[in-house]
Amino acid sequence: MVATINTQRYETGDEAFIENCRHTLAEHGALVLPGFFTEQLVEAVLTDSLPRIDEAFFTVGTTHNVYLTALDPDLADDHPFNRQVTSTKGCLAHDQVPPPSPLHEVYQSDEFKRFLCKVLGLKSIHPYADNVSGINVHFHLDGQELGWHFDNSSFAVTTLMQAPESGGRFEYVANVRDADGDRHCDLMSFDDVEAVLDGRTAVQELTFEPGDLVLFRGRNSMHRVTPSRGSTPRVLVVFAYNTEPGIGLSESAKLTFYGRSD
Ligand SMILES: O=C(O)CCC(=O)C(=O)O
Ligand SMILES: [Fe+2]
Repeated sequence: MVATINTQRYETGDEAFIENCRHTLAEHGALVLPGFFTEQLVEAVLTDSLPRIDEAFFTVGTTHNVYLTALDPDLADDHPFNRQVTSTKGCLAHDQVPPPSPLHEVYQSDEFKRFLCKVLGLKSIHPYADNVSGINVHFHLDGQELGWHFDNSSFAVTTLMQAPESGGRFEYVANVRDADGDRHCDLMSFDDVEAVLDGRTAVQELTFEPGDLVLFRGRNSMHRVTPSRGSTPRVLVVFAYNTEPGIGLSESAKLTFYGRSD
């Protein structure tokens, strides 16, 4: 069996360490733990997933607005609410990740869930009650990118498995909006969104390497992944959890995100 979390480097039950992580995430909206997962895990995931790249569901050249919503026909096409960006990626869904994969062990692990809960300040988190959402493996081939957006979920848990030769960088602008209404900044922040889209705002880069654990609060921080370059695909694992048990995607949402309804 493959070792998953690098326990020589990280004690996920250590209260002082957890407190540090909480603090970093609260202050920066992002936390990167270098080498959190073992090299063996990274190797096993690449061995499993790269030959399946042809089975991935590729959304090619999909355009969307920054808020990931339908457009407002009452606003102009070049209004920040309606401006379109392009996203392209391939995705292996949960049930396309073979059961012996160490990713399933991590995703189900009480230790990992407990650690995430404490760092994220949540009472509990639960695996998705459907066959597609829990563990996803994303591929970006040469030229593929994720356009600027805000996430719908309040937190994301990811780990890079393979970096492309160049590009594929995670750029963000923190706290552009306040979707939860607990700070004094307007919900849509059209002027700030426009400035980012126009390249008038300085962006930050979140740097991470294969095996690093990344927690990111993307609901209020605008972010994107720049186009990958070269023949080595960017490979990234996303672990998705719910704060309530028993939640799964509808058939129509499955169709949109995974290209199938079953
Ligand atoms: O690929 C990444 O590093 C981030 C992905 C992302 O932002 C998303 O899936 O919403
Ligand atoms: Fe995102």
